[in-house]
Amino acid sequence: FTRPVEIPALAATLDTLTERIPPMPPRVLIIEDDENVSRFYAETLDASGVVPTCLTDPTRLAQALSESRPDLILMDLYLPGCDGIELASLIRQQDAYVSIPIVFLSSETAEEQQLLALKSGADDYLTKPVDPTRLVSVICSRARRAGVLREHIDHDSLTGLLNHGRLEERLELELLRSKRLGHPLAFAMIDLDHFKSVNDSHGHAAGDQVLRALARLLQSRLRRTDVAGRYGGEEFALILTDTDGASAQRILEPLRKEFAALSHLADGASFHVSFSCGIADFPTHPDAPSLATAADDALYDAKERGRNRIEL
Ligand code: GH3
Ligand code: MG
Ligand code: MG
Ligand code: MG
Ligand code: MG
Repeated sequence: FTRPVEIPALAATLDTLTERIPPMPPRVLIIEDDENVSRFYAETLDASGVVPTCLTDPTRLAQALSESRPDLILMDLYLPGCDGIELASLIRQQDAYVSIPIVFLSSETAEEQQLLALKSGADDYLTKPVDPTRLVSVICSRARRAGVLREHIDHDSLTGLLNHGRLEERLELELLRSKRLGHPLAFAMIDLDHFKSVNDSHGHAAGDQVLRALARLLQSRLRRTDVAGRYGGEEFALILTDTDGASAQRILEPLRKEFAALSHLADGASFHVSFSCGIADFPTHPDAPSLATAADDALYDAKERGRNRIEL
């Protein structure tokens, strides 16, 4: 006998997650060697607000995936010089594409082939001719669900901030952008002060509330172009684009004060928590590892100099 799933709780989780999901339209990569067929599906999808990209030559798949960054792949079973089933399992073997929905669209009606296609890692199999309404509905619901799962994977469940891995990816991406544009970039590491004793005095749940409060504060005060992530336990990291170290320090100083002034409540008692912060910038530090090391060194200085302060 198992407990029934708590639907209201699940619905609430999904609601908060879907708020962060980028709004439709989904981007779809159509892999189909027949240009007329491909154009027909592209037009059908386009008319329903889906953004299609067509790929007729499967040897250019890697390039097409990285350029069009699709939310879903719609593909033919029989392609020139390559088997759609092999192609699907090849896509599935790439870490970056484990969660992308793959939908086959083929005139092949043999049950055996269809099952093989699904076994290769595809999510659905539609037979031609397909009803356009059904095609669009399958694509939209699959792409949206994959988006929700992606959000789950990319974000820390306690704070909703980007997790460590995704934050590092963003740092690499923003560094490339900064180099290209010749703009500075600031990287900040934040670590809560004496957090172990917060847990010890007020309980782990109260500690979690503090972590959430800091995440909320960071998200509400930073610009949309800035990125906040949970680096690890009680450590956070920030990427401030188009900002040098000194400016980042000026920007974060009021946040430090505001956070330290926040009253947290546990069992009727109120308490305060502060954070220390270390900042490093590009181009002073030219790559992600040296930025992280320099920010960590500055954070160490901030702790040494008494905590509840920001060092560059
Ligand atoms: P310092 O000022 O030097 O940073 O001291 P500190 O106590 O914050 O540092 P320390 O590294 O000794 O302790 C970190 C604490 O953070 C210990 C750990 O239990 C707590 N912590 C890490 N992750 C979480 C979490 O998700 N929830 C809660 N409540 N506590 C956490
Ligand atoms: Mg074909
Ligand atoms: Mg720490
Ligand atoms: Mg700490
Ligand atoms: Mg220094």
